[in-house]
Amino acid sequence: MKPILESPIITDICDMTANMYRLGWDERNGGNISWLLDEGELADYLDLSKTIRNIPIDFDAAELAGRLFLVTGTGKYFKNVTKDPEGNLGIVRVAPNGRELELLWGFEGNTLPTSEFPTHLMNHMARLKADPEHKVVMHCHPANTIAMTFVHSIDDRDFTCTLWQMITECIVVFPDGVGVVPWMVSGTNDIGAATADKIKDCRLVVWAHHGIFGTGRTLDEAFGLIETVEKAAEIYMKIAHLERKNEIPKDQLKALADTFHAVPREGWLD
Ligand code: 2HA
Ligand code: ZN
Repeated sequence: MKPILESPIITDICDMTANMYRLGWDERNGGNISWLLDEGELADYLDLSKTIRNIPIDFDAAELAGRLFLVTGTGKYFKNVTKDPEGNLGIVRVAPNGRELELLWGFEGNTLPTSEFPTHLMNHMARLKADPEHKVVMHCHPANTIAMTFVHSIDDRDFTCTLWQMITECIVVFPDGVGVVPWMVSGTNDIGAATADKIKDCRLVVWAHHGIFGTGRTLDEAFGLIETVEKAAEIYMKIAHLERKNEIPKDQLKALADTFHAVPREGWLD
């Protein structure tokens, strides 16, 4: 077996969590990531027949039975992942009954997966139906995106159209738009279901007054989506209280999308 700490899976997640911490998106234990892995990616690094312990989950994830995930630990700080991957990360497999996770690596010191793992698993189920190549769910607390949910309509279409008008590239990067879940208690199956219901149609969901979920086929895709929303929200927060003298005409957004072969959410530009 090759040392797992040298695998691209672990080095990439260490780089990503450190970068997100430095961007100020993951204060204290804020944020969490889960990454659907292929057995083939892990086979050289881990004996997949050895379960360290079983971890119960309190909803039915049978749809994902046998699937492997790298996931960040509950209460853990993104800033500390690189110096202690085994204590802050775990690799788990969803058990055949869909009610337990089999821990295959990490989560040393009896650590558990992120408190938002129900939302993560529900998001994975929803995105896999939309895109069989989907792999990553990423959650964090970027300040401008959160700020915008206090002062702007949180209707999905209104919120998205404002973001699209903030930076020319937005409609090209996320033509599928952004869903917004009104404030709810986090860490619950209910917020997981509400999030999955929106994320089935778009790769990004904002939690009002809390943070954002980005998804994608790679860590970079999920990160890049969040990064672009946060930049657009930053511009919105800089100009929201100022007199606006110019803007990207809404009717030109369609032309922009056409030029870059992006298909905006049906009816949202009408
Ligand atoms: O993992 O971000 O939403 C800590 C959180 C909870
Ligand atoms: Zn959070």
